[in-house]
Amino acid sequence: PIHACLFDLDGVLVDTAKYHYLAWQRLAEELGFEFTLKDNEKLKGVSRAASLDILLGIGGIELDDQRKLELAERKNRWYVDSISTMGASEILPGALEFLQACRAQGIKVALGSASKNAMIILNNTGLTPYFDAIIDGTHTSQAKPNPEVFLLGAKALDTLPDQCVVFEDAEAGIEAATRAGMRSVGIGSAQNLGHATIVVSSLAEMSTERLQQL
Ligand code: UVW
Repeated sequence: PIHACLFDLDGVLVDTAKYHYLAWQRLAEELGFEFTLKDNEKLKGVSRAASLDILLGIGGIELDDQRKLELAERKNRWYVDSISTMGASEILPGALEFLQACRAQGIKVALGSASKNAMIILNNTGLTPYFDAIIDGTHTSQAKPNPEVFLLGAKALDTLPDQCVVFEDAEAGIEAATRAGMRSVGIGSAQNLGHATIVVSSLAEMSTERLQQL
């Protein structure tokens, strides 16, 4: 049986991609090039520093590490400003209900996110009390598809990888789950999440019955 669910945050429980996009777009504009919504897709699930490298690549700009750090911090201040007004209405469809169902069935719940801002988002949306363990970008040194974040989550929950299911909207996250020895549910389209155990369009399609059939 499944004893634990590990959730990615951005794109699975809440939609923060639009806030990241606005902040990266503003930075690109200051640097003198265009950053499109399609470009933003390449940043999903990617750490802040790696996202900046992708963005600078799009603009054809090379900078030293000190300057990159300054730009990443500037982008993050805009981003943190915009997520500071987030509320429970921005929880994605079915997420709250599925978290509640897991807890009611005694299934443990952990976060496995690359974001260093995860606590702000969980607190503002009221999701913090649903988690038995929170692993975010402040605890990890290896980005997905490295399995570190999910292995730390399983350990924090005192659960074996083959008793865990990962919920992810990004291909690199599904790969991280597979490398961790865990089953996975892709949230989105089977086109890019084909390696997941199953793919659903949102957590509204999940139930604890379906979880135990994985
Ligand atoms: C990510 O978006 C993954 O990271 P942060 O919120 O730390 O910028």
